Amino acid sequence: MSYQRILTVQDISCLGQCSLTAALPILSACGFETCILPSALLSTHTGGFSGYTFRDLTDDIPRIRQHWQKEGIRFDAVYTGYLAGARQIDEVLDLIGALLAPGGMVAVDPAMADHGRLYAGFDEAFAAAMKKLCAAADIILPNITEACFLTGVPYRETYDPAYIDRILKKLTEIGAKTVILTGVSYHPSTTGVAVSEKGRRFYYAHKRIDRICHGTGDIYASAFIGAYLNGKPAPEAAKIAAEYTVRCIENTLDDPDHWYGVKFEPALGDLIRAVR
Ligand code: PXL
Repeated sequence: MSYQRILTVQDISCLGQCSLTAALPILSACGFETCILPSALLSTHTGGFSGYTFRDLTDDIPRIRQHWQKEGIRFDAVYTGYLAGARQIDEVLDLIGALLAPGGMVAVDPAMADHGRLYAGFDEAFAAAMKKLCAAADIILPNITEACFLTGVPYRETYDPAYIDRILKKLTEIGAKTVILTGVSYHPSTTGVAVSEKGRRFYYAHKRIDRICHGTGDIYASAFIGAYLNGKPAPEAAKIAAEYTVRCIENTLDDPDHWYGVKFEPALGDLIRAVR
């Protein structure tokens, strides 16, 4: 695979091992030039901390875009994660239109919800704007809660393959060619990922670790994109990213003080070997 330049747009949570502080090291480890565009600056992520700071960086985006346009910069891929608001999504769409190289790839992780609820600060209008961004993507990587907000399918804790098929069909109708649906669990002891691409379905199940972990969606999406852009087909990239995420969670299990994130760094060597 040739050396590729990726732009990832998501927040900097200064502490929290999520979004940019995970995506940048993971994509760099996978062998790519990784440029960043911070959507917001927070002291920590919003999942479990209180009193965090939040600076919305939407107004910087058009100025950064204009500078990059002047410099003739192009990106082989744009990967978006947690974004600061509906207006920012319009700026990100403009940026993709202006800076994505011909034939470039757009991946959208609609990071906005989990466990049946939107994250703090988001509402239905934001979910509708995120749906617009998903329509412009080649690949989307929602969890089940996000998929429900995107499609209008009611969220359920337990379900069967027909429910997941209905969600995958509705997600595909939004427009992305490849849908990676995470956190799909048909049995209490396993969870997994469902892939829908070109009318084909693939499901990979792995053991379920009984612990709520922050940042694993970001780690999963970053590892998936790292593997995919290294030429792995979507089902294989989905499996590599799942195995890596499980390893990261396992690394953290013996440390209850590390509740806010997972120790993804010690497993980067395994990920590099898997994607190359
Ligand atoms: O991991 C998703 C995420 C990213 N960024 C911020 C978050 C969260 C989840 O809560 O709060 C700021």
